Amino acid sequence: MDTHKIDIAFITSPNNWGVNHPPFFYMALAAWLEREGYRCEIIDEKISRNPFLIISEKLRNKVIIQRVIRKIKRSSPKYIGLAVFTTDYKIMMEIAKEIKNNFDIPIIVGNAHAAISPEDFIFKGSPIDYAVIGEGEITLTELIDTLDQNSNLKQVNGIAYLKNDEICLTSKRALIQDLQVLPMPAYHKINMKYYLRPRLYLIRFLPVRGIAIYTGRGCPFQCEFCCSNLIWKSHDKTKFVRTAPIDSVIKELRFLKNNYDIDAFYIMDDTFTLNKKRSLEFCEKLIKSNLELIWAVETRVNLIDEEMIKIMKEAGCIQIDFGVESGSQRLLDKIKKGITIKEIKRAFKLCNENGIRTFATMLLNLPTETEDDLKKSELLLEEIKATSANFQITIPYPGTALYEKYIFPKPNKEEYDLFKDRYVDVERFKMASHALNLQNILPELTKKYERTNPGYFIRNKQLKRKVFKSKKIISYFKESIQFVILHKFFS
Ligand code: B12
Ligand code: SF4
Repeated sequence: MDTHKIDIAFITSPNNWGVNHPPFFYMALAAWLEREGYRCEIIDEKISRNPFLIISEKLRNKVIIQRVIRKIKRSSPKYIGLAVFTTDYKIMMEIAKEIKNNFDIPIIVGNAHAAISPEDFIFKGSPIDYAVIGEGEITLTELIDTLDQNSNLKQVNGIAYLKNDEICLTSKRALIQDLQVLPMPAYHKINMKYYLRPRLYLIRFLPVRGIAIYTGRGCPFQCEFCCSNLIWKSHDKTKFVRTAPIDSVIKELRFLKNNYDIDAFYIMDDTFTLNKKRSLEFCEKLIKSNLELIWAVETRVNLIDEEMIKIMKEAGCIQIDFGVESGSQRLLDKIKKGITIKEIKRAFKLCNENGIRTFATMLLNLPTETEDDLKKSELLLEEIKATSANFQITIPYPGTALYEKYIFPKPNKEEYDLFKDRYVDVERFKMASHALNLQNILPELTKKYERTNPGYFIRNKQLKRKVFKSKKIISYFKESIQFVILHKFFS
């Protein structure tokens, strides 16, 4: 008799604390598993917002681990699933050890770090039993079935496990070609009330009530600071950039509006406007749908033109986020960004002329960066008049070309926590040639360019109507006050 109430419990990382996006990866996996008849839950303990826990990371982690253990006791899952970014490695291994100290449950890891370095999880004495490499849906169901039936693990493609004290990697897993087979993310498995509160990080920096969606997977570009193409790499000759049919995207948006009363959404795809015909179809169908949602999207400056911008605006798009990265063509070429300063200027000009807000993401600490390069970035930002911009110190995460080329010696597992925060240990990961103190420069640049713009609410009629609808005004007001307090005193 099956005494387990749940087949698999997924646990989010406490490092997600400050992150306002839901765990998309678990929502994708849970939806798939549920449709295949498995019972799952997402244990998302980061969502309690006790200010005392924000101050102390150590205390916070302790409290979260205790809560996770209590929840596991209650739901008694057959398997545990952990999604691990490199930045989460230390804390997720701690959680895994604590779980193993309390229960005899097999633990399965997945996500970026498992795809990049399965050997960091699968070794003698590790609390982790299995690593899923790459796309998880089919691999996880096959793994669970194989374990349930006590069959041969070798037949499950895309996993790593320990055999005779050695890591055993099975054949590579082929990517799902037709995204239509994927069910809608399991929104019902997360606390939507929490994730839907108006906040500044969905459409940066405009507090709106909404959620991010994916309409495709994979990216054909090779930016050296990113490891998207490693995670979604195709191991055979099949497509690795795949998109969902527009009708199912509209269906999902209608579902979100009808069931969760969203005002806004953000398209999280790596490169949404890659296929112009598809982007135009999306806008046309969104206009016809009468959903009246506002939205924003992230894309590349070389994948946008006036025709697209105009119809995107008509369809409710209010902001486009661009990875500008640098004002120095030399550095853009060096990191293989594949864009030119001329294209950057053109894209921002088109947005400004057509009344679309812009957000530019900029990088510091690019390889061989000089003071002159930094000046060029600032000058470019002034010239293109981005509505808001954000600078980050480039972190050469494992799995990126930058990590392979510039980081020596490579950090060992115990050092992965160094990758964790925005003010990463720059000396250890320094790629820039100048001697400027980036830890000091970053807050200055942030203050100068990260612009919130409350006035925009008042000017944008569509937005004003949404906010002042009686049911919502209280939540918008409450969240704005809480945001100001939390950021003023606790950031
Ligand atoms: C959207 C995104 C975000 C979002 C949302 C993250 C979230 N909570 O979901 C935000 C903006 C918040 C974010 C933040 C960060 N991100 Co990010 N992010 C991405 C991005 C662009 C897409 C990820 C995604 O959601 N894809 C869609 C889902 C469905 O796919 P998926 O997550 O890969 O999950 C599939 C498989 O990986 C697998 N899987 C995933 N988890 C699990 C777990 C189990 C148990 C199993 C079996 C399988 C499995 O199955 C899933 C379904 O097929 C990727 C780049 C990319 N294109 O992949 C970077 C990426 C994953 N991010 C990265 C990083 C570094 C970060 C940050 C650490 C940056 C920072 N310094 O703050 C933070 C970490 C925050 C956190 N701990 O959540 C790196 C990871 C590199 C690394 N070596 O770890 C990537 C690869 C980008 C890069 N720089 O190259 N990120
Ligand atoms: S940064 Fe964006 S465009 Fe570049 S490889 Fe990563 S996902 Fe693709």
